[in-house]
Amino acid sequence: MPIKHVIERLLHSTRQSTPGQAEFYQAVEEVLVSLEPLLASEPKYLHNNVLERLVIPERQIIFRVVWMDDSGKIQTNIGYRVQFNSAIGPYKGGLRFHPSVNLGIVKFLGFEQIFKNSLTGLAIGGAKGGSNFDPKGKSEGEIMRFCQAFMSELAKYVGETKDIPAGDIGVGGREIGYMYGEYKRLTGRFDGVLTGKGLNWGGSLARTEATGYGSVYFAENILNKQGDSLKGKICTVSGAGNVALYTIQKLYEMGATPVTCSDSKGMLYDKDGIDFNTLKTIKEIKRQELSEYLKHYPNARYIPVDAYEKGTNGVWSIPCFAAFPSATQNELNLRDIQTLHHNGCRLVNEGANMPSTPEAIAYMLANRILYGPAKAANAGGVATSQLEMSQNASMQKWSFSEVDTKLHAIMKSIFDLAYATSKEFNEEGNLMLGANIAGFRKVADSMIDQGAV
Ligand code: NDP
Ligand code: 2IT
Repeated sequence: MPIKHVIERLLHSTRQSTPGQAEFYQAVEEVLVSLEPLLASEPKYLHNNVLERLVIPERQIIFRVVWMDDSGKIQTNIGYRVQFNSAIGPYKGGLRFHPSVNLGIVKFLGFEQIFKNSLTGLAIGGAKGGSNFDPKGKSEGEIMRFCQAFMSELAKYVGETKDIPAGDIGVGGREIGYMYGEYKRLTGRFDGVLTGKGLNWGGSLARTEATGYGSVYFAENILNKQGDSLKGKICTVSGAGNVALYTIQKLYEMGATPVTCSDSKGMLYDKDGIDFNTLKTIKEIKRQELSEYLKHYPNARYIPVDAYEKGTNGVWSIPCFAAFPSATQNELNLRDIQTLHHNGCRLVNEGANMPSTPEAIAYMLANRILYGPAKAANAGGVATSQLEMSQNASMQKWSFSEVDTKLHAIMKSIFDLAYATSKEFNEEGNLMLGANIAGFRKVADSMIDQGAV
Protein backbone atom coordinates (compact mmCIF):
# COMPACT_ATOMS: atom_id res chain seq x y z
CA MET A 1 0.00 0.00 0.00
CA PRO A 2 1.41 3.50 -0.85
CA ILE A 3 2.74 5.32 2.21
CA LYS A 4 0.27 8.19 1.78
CA HIS A 5 -2.58 5.70 2.15
CA VAL A 6 -1.04 4.12 5.24
CA ILE A 7 -0.89 7.55 6.85
CA GLU A 8 -4.42 8.50 5.78
CA ARG A 9 -5.76 5.22 7.14
CA LEU A 10 -4.02 5.71 10.47
CA LEU A 11 -5.29 9.28 10.78
CA HIS A 12 -8.79 8.08 9.98
CA SER A 13 -8.71 5.25 12.53
CA THR A 14 -7.26 7.62 15.16
CA ARG A 15 -10.17 10.02 14.62
CA GLN A 16 -12.66 7.15 14.81
CA SER A 17 -11.26 5.53 17.94
CA THR A 18 -10.53 8.74 19.88
CA PRO A 19 -13.21 11.27 18.83
CA GLY A 20 -13.18 14.98 19.64
CA GLN A 21 -9.40 15.49 19.98
CA ALA A 22 -8.71 18.15 17.32
CA GLU A 23 -5.37 19.34 18.72
CA PHE A 24 -4.13 15.77 18.99
CA TYR A 25 -4.99 15.00 15.34
CA GLN A 26 -3.24 18.22 14.30
CA ALA A 27 -0.03 17.19 16.08
CA VAL A 28 -0.17 13.62 14.75
CA GLU A 29 -0.86 14.65 11.16
CA GLU A 30 2.09 17.04 11.08
CA VAL A 31 4.48 14.34 12.29
CA LEU A 32 3.16 11.51 10.12
CA VAL A 33 3.25 13.59 6.93
CA SER A 34 6.81 14.70 7.71
CA LEU A 35 7.85 11.07 8.07
CA GLU A 36 6.88 10.09 4.50
CA PRO A 37 10.39 10.27 3.01
CA LEU A 38 11.85 8.26 5.90
CA LEU A 39 9.14 5.61 5.70
CA ALA A 40 9.76 5.32 1.96
CA SER A 41 13.47 4.65 2.47
CA GLU A 42 13.24 2.49 5.63
CA PRO A 43 10.50 -0.16 5.41
CA LYS A 44 11.30 -1.50 8.90
CA TYR A 45 9.10 1.13 10.55
CA LEU A 46 5.99 -0.02 8.70
CA HIS A 47 6.89 -3.72 9.09
CA ASN A 48 7.08 -3.30 12.83
CA ASN A 49 3.83 -1.30 13.06
CA VAL A 50 5.67 1.49 14.82
CA LEU A 51 3.25 4.20 13.70
CA GLU A 52 0.17 2.39 15.00
CA ARG A 53 1.88 1.90 18.35
CA LEU A 54 3.20 5.45 18.52
CA VAL A 55 -0.18 7.19 18.32
CA ILE A 56 -1.62 5.24 21.26
CA PRO A 57 -0.37 6.35 24.69
CA GLU A 58 1.14 3.59 26.79
CA ARG A 59 -1.18 4.71 29.58
CA GLN A 60 -3.67 7.53 30.26
CA ILE A 61 -4.69 8.30 33.80
CA ILE A 62 -7.79 10.42 34.39
CA PHE A 63 -8.80 11.20 37.94
CA ARG A 64 -11.11 13.24 40.09
CA VAL A 65 -9.55 16.10 42.07
CA VAL A 66 -11.64 17.23 45.01
CA TRP A 67 -10.68 20.25 47.10
CA MET A 68 -12.32 22.78 49.37
CA ASP A 69 -12.51 26.47 48.45
CA ASP A 70 -12.17 29.33 50.93
CA SER A 71 -15.91 29.47 51.55
CA GLY A 72 -15.93 25.80 52.59
CA LYS A 73 -17.57 24.62 49.37
CA ILE A 74 -16.36 21.36 47.82
CA GLN A 75 -14.97 21.84 44.31
CA THR A 76 -14.16 19.21 41.68
CA ASN A 77 -11.78 19.20 38.74
CA ILE A 78 -10.47 16.60 36.35
CA GLY A 79 -6.82 15.55 36.55
CA TYR A 80 -4.83 13.94 33.72
CA ARG A 81 -1.49 12.25 33.20
CA VAL A 82 -0.85 10.76 29.79
CA GLN A 83 2.24 8.53 29.84
CA PHE A 84 2.78 8.45 26.12
CA ASN A 85 6.02 6.71 25.32
CA SER A 86 8.86 5.29 27.42
CA ALA A 87 11.01 3.79 24.64
CA ILE A 88 14.06 5.94 25.40
CA GLY A 89 13.63 6.79 29.08
CA PRO A 90 11.21 7.45 31.94
CA TYR A 91 8.14 9.57 31.17
CA LYS A 92 8.91 13.28 31.30
CA GLY A 93 6.80 16.35 30.60
CA GLY A 94 4.93 19.21 32.20
CA LEU A 95 1.61 19.73 33.95
CA ARG A 96 -0.81 22.38 32.66
CA PHE A 97 -3.48 23.98 34.83
CA HIS A 98 -5.89 25.90 32.60
CA PRO A 99 -9.68 25.76 32.14
CA SER A 100 -9.23 24.65 28.50
CA VAL A 101 -7.38 21.45 29.46
CA ASN A 102 -9.00 18.24 28.20
CA LEU A 103 -7.75 14.82 27.14
CA GLY A 104 -7.14 15.92 23.53
CA ILE A 105 -4.93 18.81 24.62
CA VAL A 106 -2.96 16.68 27.07
CA LYS A 107 -2.49 14.05 24.34
CA PHE A 108 -1.25 16.60 21.79
CA LEU A 109 1.24 17.93 24.31
CA GLY A 110 2.34 14.42 25.33
CA PHE A 111 2.75 13.35 21.71
CA GLU A 112 4.91 16.38 20.88
CA GLN A 113 6.94 15.75 24.03
CA ILE A 114 8.05 12.30 22.76
CA PHE A 115 9.94 13.82 19.82
CA LYS A 116 11.10 16.92 21.66
CA ASN A 117 12.64 14.84 24.43
CA SER A 118 14.27 12.56 21.88
CA LEU A 119 15.82 15.57 20.10
CA THR A 120 17.53 16.71 23.30
CA GLY A 121 19.77 13.63 23.03
CA LEU A 122 18.91 12.76 26.64
CA ALA A 123 17.22 9.62 27.93
CA ILE A 124 13.68 10.87 28.58
CA GLY A 125 10.35 9.52 27.34
CA GLY A 126 7.25 11.59 26.59
CA ALA A 127 4.33 12.49 28.89
CA LYS A 128 2.07 15.39 29.81
CA GLY A 129 -0.61 16.07 32.37
CA GLY A 130 -2.66 18.72 34.06
CA SER A 131 -6.11 19.77 35.01
CA ASN A 132 -8.99 22.00 33.92
CA PHE A 133 -8.44 23.90 37.19
CA ASP A 134 -8.29 27.68 36.61
CA PRO A 135 -5.71 29.28 38.92
CA LYS A 136 -6.96 32.79 38.06
CA GLY A 137 -8.75 34.52 40.91
CA LYS A 138 -7.92 31.77 43.39
CA SER A 139 -6.42 32.54 46.79
CA GLU A 140 -3.02 31.21 47.87
CA GLY A 141 -4.80 28.71 50.15
CA GLU A 142 -7.00 27.47 47.33
CA ILE A 143 -4.03 27.00 45.01
CA MET A 144 -2.24 25.03 47.73
CA ARG A 145 -5.23 22.81 48.52
CA PHE A 146 -5.81 22.13 44.83
CA CYS A 147 -2.15 21.20 44.28
CA GLN A 148 -2.22 18.88 47.29
CA ALA A 149 -5.44 17.20 46.13
CA PHE A 150 -4.00 16.81 42.61
CA MET A 151 -0.78 15.24 43.92
CA SER A 152 -2.63 12.97 46.36
CA GLU A 153 -3.74 10.96 43.30
CA LEU A 154 -0.83 11.65 40.93
CA ALA A 155 1.69 10.37 43.49
CA LYS A 156 0.56 6.80 42.77
CA TYR A 157 1.82 6.99 39.20
CA VAL A 158 5.02 9.05 39.30
CA GLY A 159 8.57 8.43 40.52
CA GLU A 160 12.11 9.66 39.95
CA THR A 161 12.89 6.81 37.53
CA LYS A 162 9.33 6.30 36.31
CA ASP A 163 7.57 9.57 35.51
CA ILE A 164 8.90 13.05 36.35
CA PRO A 165 6.41 15.92 35.84
CA ALA A 166 7.29 19.62 35.69
CA GLY A 167 5.55 22.94 34.94
CA ASP A 168 3.67 24.26 31.93
CA ILE A 169 0.90 26.87 31.59
CA GLY A 170 -0.42 27.75 35.06
CA VAL A 171 2.20 25.64 36.84
CA GLY A 172 5.34 27.41 38.02
CA GLY A 173 7.61 27.30 41.05
CA ARG A 174 4.79 27.93 43.52
CA GLU A 175 2.65 25.01 42.30
CA ILE A 176 5.64 22.66 42.00
CA GLY A 177 6.43 23.51 45.65
CA TYR A 178 2.97 22.63 46.92
CA MET A 179 2.89 19.41 44.88
CA TYR A 180 6.37 18.42 46.06
CA GLY A 181 5.39 18.98 49.70
CA GLU A 182 2.37 16.72 49.31
CA TYR A 183 4.40 14.04 47.50
CA LYS A 184 6.91 14.04 50.35
CA ARG A 185 4.17 13.84 52.98
CA LEU A 186 2.56 10.87 51.24
CA THR A 187 5.63 8.87 50.32
CA GLY A 188 8.25 9.95 52.86
CA ARG A 189 10.69 10.34 50.01
CA PHE A 190 12.90 13.33 49.22
CA ASP A 191 13.80 12.64 45.62
CA GLY A 192 13.80 14.15 42.15
CA VAL A 193 10.19 13.27 41.26
CA LEU A 194 9.43 16.79 39.97
CA THR A 195 11.61 19.30 38.13
CA GLY A 196 11.40 23.06 38.39
CA LYS A 197 11.90 22.71 42.14
CA GLY A 198 13.00 25.60 44.38
CA LEU A 199 16.72 26.26 44.57
CA ASN A 200 16.86 25.41 48.30
CA TRP A 201 15.32 21.97 47.86
CA GLY A 202 16.83 20.30 44.80
CA GLY A 203 16.05 22.71 41.98
CA SER A 204 18.56 23.57 39.28
CA LEU A 205 19.90 27.00 38.58
CA ALA A 206 18.77 28.21 35.13
CA ARG A 207 15.72 25.91 34.92
CA THR A 208 13.39 28.90 35.31
CA GLU A 209 15.11 30.71 32.46
CA ALA A 210 15.81 27.66 30.30
CA THR A 211 12.88 27.52 27.88
CA GLY A 212 13.09 31.19 26.91
CA TYR A 213 16.88 31.24 26.79
CA GLY A 214 16.93 28.01 24.77
CA SER A 215 14.39 29.40 22.32
CA VAL A 216 16.58 32.44 21.65
CA TYR A 217 19.71 30.27 21.32
CA PHE A 218 17.85 28.19 18.75
CA ALA A 219 16.79 31.27 16.77
CA GLU A 220 20.37 32.52 16.79
CA ASN A 221 21.55 29.17 15.39
CA ILE A 222 19.04 29.44 12.55
CA LEU A 223 20.18 32.96 11.72
CA ASN A 224 23.89 32.20 12.02
CA LYS A 225 23.46 29.49 9.39
CA GLN A 226 22.22 32.28 7.07
CA GLY A 227 25.16 34.49 7.96
CA ASP A 228 22.85 36.68 10.04
CA SER A 229 22.11 37.19 13.77
CA LEU A 230 19.60 38.70 16.17
CA LYS A 231 21.83 41.67 16.88
CA GLY A 232 20.07 44.95 16.21
CA LYS A 233 16.79 43.28 15.23
CA ILE A 234 13.23 44.17 16.27
CA CYS A 235 11.42 41.13 17.68
CA THR A 236 7.83 40.46 18.74
CA VAL A 237 6.98 38.07 21.57
CA SER A 238 3.54 36.79 22.59
CA GLY A 239 2.70 35.64 26.11
CA ALA A 240 3.85 37.16 29.39
CA GLY A 241 4.56 33.99 31.34
CA ASN A 242 7.66 31.96 32.02
CA VAL A 243 8.68 31.37 28.41
CA ALA A 244 7.90 34.88 27.13
CA LEU A 245 9.66 36.60 30.02
CA TYR A 246 13.00 34.84 29.64
CA THR A 247 12.80 35.05 25.85
CA ILE A 248 12.62 38.82 26.29
CA GLN A 249 15.56 38.86 28.70
CA LYS A 250 17.77 36.78 26.41
CA LEU A 251 16.80 38.79 23.31
CA TYR A 252 18.28 41.89 24.96
CA GLU A 253 21.44 39.93 25.79
CA MET A 254 21.73 39.04 22.10
CA GLY A 255 21.44 42.71 21.13
CA ALA A 256 17.85 42.51 19.85
CA THR A 257 14.86 44.65 20.91
CA PRO A 258 11.70 42.80 21.96
CA VAL A 259 8.82 45.26 21.51
CA THR A 260 5.72 43.27 22.52
CA CYS A 261 4.28 40.82 25.02
CA SER A 262 0.72 39.69 25.69
CA ASP A 263 -1.64 37.70 27.88
CA SER A 264 -5.19 36.43 27.48
CA LYS A 265 -6.62 39.92 28.02
CA GLY A 266 -4.43 42.07 25.76
CA MET A 267 -0.97 43.07 24.59
CA LEU A 268 1.71 45.65 25.21
CA TYR A 269 3.64 47.41 22.46
CA ASP A 270 6.63 49.44 23.54
CA LYS A 271 8.62 50.56 20.51
CA ASP A 272 11.63 51.29 22.72
CA GLY A 273 11.56 47.69 23.98
CA ILE A 274 9.62 46.01 26.77
CA ASP A 275 11.41 46.62 30.06
CA PHE A 276 12.28 43.18 31.40
CA ASN A 277 12.48 44.02 35.11
CA THR A 278 9.18 45.89 35.11
CA LEU A 279 7.43 43.05 33.28
CA LYS A 280 8.96 40.45 35.60
CA THR A 281 7.77 42.33 38.67
CA ILE A 282 4.25 42.76 37.28
CA LYS A 283 3.71 39.22 36.01
CA GLU A 284 6.04 36.89 37.92
CA ILE A 285 6.19 38.53 41.32
CA LYS A 286 3.02 40.59 41.81
CA ARG A 287 0.79 38.65 39.38
CA GLN A 288 -0.84 41.86 38.17
CA GLU A 289 -2.54 42.90 34.93
CA LEU A 290 -0.33 43.75 31.93
CA SER A 291 -1.87 47.23 31.71
CA GLU A 292 -0.07 47.99 35.00
CA TYR A 293 3.05 48.47 32.82
CA LEU A 294 1.66 51.80 31.57
CA LYS A 295 2.07 53.27 35.05
CA HIS A 296 5.83 52.83 34.61
CA TYR A 297 6.03 53.44 30.84
CA PRO A 298 3.20 55.78 29.81
CA ASN A 299 4.50 55.93 26.23
CA ALA A 300 3.88 52.21 25.71
CA ARG A 301 0.55 51.10 24.22
CA TYR A 302 -1.83 48.59 25.80
CA ILE A 303 -4.25 47.02 23.33
CA PRO A 304 -7.06 44.86 24.77
CA VAL A 305 -8.00 41.63 22.97
CA ASP A 306 -11.37 42.96 21.77
CA ALA A 307 -9.55 45.71 19.86
CA TYR A 308 -7.57 43.15 17.78
CA GLU A 309 -8.68 42.77 14.18
CA LYS A 310 -11.16 39.90 14.19
CA GLY A 311 -9.60 36.47 13.68
CA THR A 312 -6.04 37.66 14.29
CA ASN A 313 -3.60 37.96 17.15
CA GLY A 314 -2.74 41.64 17.76
CA VAL A 315 0.91 40.88 18.48
CA TRP A 316 1.52 39.74 14.91
CA SER A 317 0.28 43.04 13.47
CA ILE A 318 3.44 44.74 14.79
CA PRO A 319 6.28 44.85 12.24
CA CYS A 320 9.30 42.78 13.25
CA PHE A 321 12.28 40.85 11.93
CA ALA A 322 11.58 37.79 14.10
CA ALA A 323 8.44 36.59 15.90
CA PHE A 324 8.52 34.43 19.06
CA PRO A 325 5.06 32.95 19.76
CA SER A 326 5.37 31.99 23.44
CA ALA A 327 1.82 31.77 24.83
CA THR A 328 -0.26 28.84 23.61
CA GLN A 329 -1.34 26.55 20.74
CA ASN A 330 -2.74 27.90 17.46
CA GLU A 331 -2.05 31.53 18.35
CA LEU A 332 -0.52 32.35 14.94
CA ASN A 333 -2.76 31.63 11.95
CA LEU A 334 -2.59 32.14 8.17
CA ARG A 335 -3.69 35.76 8.33
CA ASP A 336 -1.17 36.47 11.06
CA ILE A 337 1.72 35.03 9.07
CA GLN A 338 0.63 36.89 5.94
CA THR A 339 0.67 40.13 7.93
CA LEU A 340 4.05 39.32 9.45
CA HIS A 341 5.46 38.47 6.01
CA HIS A 342 4.05 41.63 4.48
CA ASN A 343 5.74 43.61 7.26
CA GLY A 344 9.12 42.02 6.54
CA CYS A 345 9.29 39.24 9.14
CA ARG A 346 12.05 36.71 8.32
CA LEU A 347 11.81 34.22 11.18
CA VAL A 348 9.15 32.57 13.36
CA ASN A 349 10.62 30.73 16.34
CA GLU A 350 8.18 28.76 18.49
CA GLY A 351 8.57 29.06 22.26
CA ALA A 352 5.05 27.74 22.88
CA ASN A 353 3.89 24.25 21.91
CA MET A 354 2.23 24.13 18.45
CA PRO A 355 1.57 27.89 18.31
CA SER A 356 1.36 28.04 14.50
CA THR A 357 -1.62 26.56 12.67
CA PRO A 358 -0.91 24.05 9.85
CA GLU A 359 -1.91 26.70 7.27
CA ALA A 360 0.55 29.18 8.77
CA ILE A 361 3.35 26.59 8.68
CA ALA A 362 2.58 25.72 5.06
CA TYR A 363 2.74 29.44 4.21
CA MET A 364 6.11 29.83 5.94
CA LEU A 365 7.61 26.87 4.11
CA ALA A 366 6.21 28.01 0.75
CA ASN A 367 7.47 31.57 1.23
CA ARG A 368 10.87 30.69 2.66
CA ILE A 369 10.23 32.32 6.01
CA LEU A 370 12.72 30.80 8.45
CA TYR A 371 10.88 28.54 10.87
CA GLY A 372 12.04 27.15 14.24
CA PRO A 373 9.49 24.43 15.12
CA ALA A 374 8.40 24.08 18.75
CA LYS A 375 9.71 20.56 19.30
CA ALA A 376 13.20 21.81 18.64
CA ALA A 377 13.02 25.50 19.58
CA ASN A 378 11.48 25.11 23.04
CA ALA A 379 13.28 21.90 24.02
CA GLY A 380 15.64 23.83 26.29
CA GLY A 381 13.14 23.69 29.15
CA VAL A 382 12.83 19.95 29.30
CA ALA A 383 16.54 19.48 28.55
CA THR A 384 17.36 21.57 31.62
CA SER A 385 14.82 19.57 33.60
CA GLN A 386 16.90 16.53 32.75
CA LEU A 387 19.98 18.41 33.97
CA GLU A 388 18.09 18.95 37.23
CA MET A 389 17.40 15.19 37.38
CA SER A 390 21.10 14.48 36.80
CA GLN A 391 22.07 16.80 39.65
CA ASN A 392 19.49 15.21 41.97
CA ALA A 393 20.60 11.67 41.13
CA SER A 394 24.28 12.46 41.69
CA MET A 395 23.66 14.79 44.65
CA GLN A 396 25.48 17.64 42.94
CA LYS A 397 24.72 21.30 42.44
CA TRP A 398 26.02 22.98 39.32
CA SER A 399 26.54 26.72 38.89
CA PHE A 400 24.29 28.86 36.70
CA SER A 401 26.94 29.14 34.04
CA GLU A 402 27.61 25.38 34.02
CA VAL A 403 23.93 24.70 33.36
CA ASP A 404 23.59 27.54 30.86
CA THR A 405 26.67 26.33 28.97
CA LYS A 406 25.18 22.84 28.72
CA LEU A 407 21.83 24.30 27.60
CA HIS A 408 23.57 26.34 24.92
CA ALA A 409 25.39 23.24 23.63
CA ILE A 410 22.19 21.16 23.64
CA MET A 411 20.31 23.79 21.59
CA LYS A 412 23.16 23.86 19.06
CA SER A 413 23.16 20.07 18.79
CA ILE A 414 19.37 20.01 18.29
CA PHE A 415 19.72 22.59 15.52
CA ASP A 416 22.58 20.69 13.89
CA LEU A 417 20.65 17.41 14.03
CA ALA A 418 17.43 18.89 12.61
CA TYR A 419 19.38 20.71 9.89
CA ALA A 420 21.47 17.69 8.91
CA THR A 421 18.35 15.52 8.78
CA SER A 422 16.54 18.03 6.56
CA LYS A 423 19.51 17.90 4.20
CA GLU A 424 19.62 14.10 4.25
CA PHE A 425 16.04 14.05 2.95
CA ASN A 426 16.64 16.72 0.28
CA GLU A 427 14.70 19.45 2.09
CA GLU A 428 17.65 21.48 3.31
CA GLY A 429 16.57 24.04 5.92
CA ASN A 430 13.10 22.54 6.52
CA LEU A 431 13.61 22.17 10.27
CA MET A 432 10.08 20.88 10.85
CA LEU A 433 10.80 17.89 8.66
CA GLY A 434 14.29 17.48 10.09
CA ALA A 435 13.12 17.68 13.72
CA ASN A 436 10.20 15.32 13.21
CA ILE A 437 12.29 12.68 11.42
CA ALA A 438 15.28 12.93 13.77
CA GLY A 439 13.07 12.84 16.89
CA PHE A 440 11.09 9.90 15.54
CA ARG A 441 14.03 7.82 14.38
CA LYS A 442 15.60 7.38 17.80
CA VAL A 443 12.28 6.53 19.47
CA ALA A 444 11.16 4.17 16.69
CA ASP A 445 14.49 2.32 16.60
CA SER A 446 14.31 1.88 20.38
CA MET A 447 10.76 0.54 20.09
CA ILE A 448 11.90 -1.99 17.52
CA ASP A 449 14.88 -3.02 19.70
CA GLN A 450 12.55 -3.60 22.64
CA GLY A 451 10.16 -5.89 20.78
CA ALA A 452 6.38 -6.14 20.83
CA VAL A 453 5.58 -3.97 23.85
P1 NDP B 1 2.71 30.55 31.80
O1 NDP B 1 1.48 30.05 32.49
O2 NDP B 1 3.86 31.00 32.60
O3 NDP B 1 2.33 31.73 30.80
C1 NDP B 1 1.40 31.54 29.79
C2 NDP B 1 1.19 32.87 29.11
O4 NDP B 1 0.43 32.66 27.93
C3 NDP B 1 0.40 33.86 29.95
O5 NDP B 1 0.78 35.16 29.62
C4 NDP B 1 -1.03 33.58 29.53
O6 NDP B 1 -1.93 34.66 29.73
C5 NDP B 1 -0.84 33.32 28.06
N1 NDP B 1 -1.89 32.40 27.58
C6 NDP B 1 -2.11 31.14 28.00
N2 NDP B 1 -3.18 30.61 27.39
C7 NDP B 1 -3.64 31.58 26.60
C8 NDP B 1 -4.72 31.65 25.70
N3 NDP B 1 -5.55 30.60 25.52
N4 NDP B 1 -4.90 32.81 25.02
C9 NDP B 1 -4.07 33.88 25.19
N5 NDP B 1 -3.02 33.86 26.05
C10 NDP B 1 -2.82 32.73 26.71
O7 NDP B 1 3.12 29.36 30.81
P2 NDP B 1 4.53 29.12 30.08
O8 NDP B 1 5.18 30.40 29.74
O9 NDP B 1 5.27 28.11 30.88
O10 NDP B 1 4.04 28.39 28.74
C11 NDP B 1 3.82 29.09 27.52
C12 NDP B 1 3.90 28.12 26.37
O11 NDP B 1 5.19 27.52 26.33
C13 NDP B 1 2.91 26.95 26.41
O12 NDP B 1 2.56 26.60 25.09
C14 NDP B 1 3.76 25.82 27.01
O13 NDP B 1 3.25 24.54 26.66
C15 NDP B 1 5.09 26.10 26.34
N6 NDP B 1 6.29 25.54 26.97
C16 NDP B 1 6.58 25.78 28.29
C17 NDP B 1 7.73 25.28 28.85
C18 NDP B 1 8.14 25.58 30.24
O14 NDP B 1 9.23 25.15 30.64
N7 NDP B 1 7.36 26.29 31.04
C19 NDP B 1 8.64 24.42 28.06
C20 NDP B 1 8.28 24.30 26.67
C21 NDP B 1 7.14 24.83 26.18
P3 NDP B 1 -2.90 34.63 31.00
O15 NDP B 1 -2.01 34.70 32.18
O16 NDP B 1 -3.78 35.84 30.82
O17 NDP B 1 -3.67 33.35 30.90
O1 2IT C 1 6.50 21.56 27.07
C1 2IT C 1 7.50 21.34 27.77
O2 2IT C 1 8.55 20.90 27.28
C2 2IT C 1 7.44 21.65 29.20
N1 2IT C 1 6.41 22.16 29.65
C3 2IT C 1 8.59 21.35 30.10
C4 2IT C 1 8.59 19.89 30.47
C5 2IT C 1 9.61 19.49 31.50
O3 2IT C 1 9.52 18.32 31.92
O4 2IT C 1 10.46 20.27 31.90
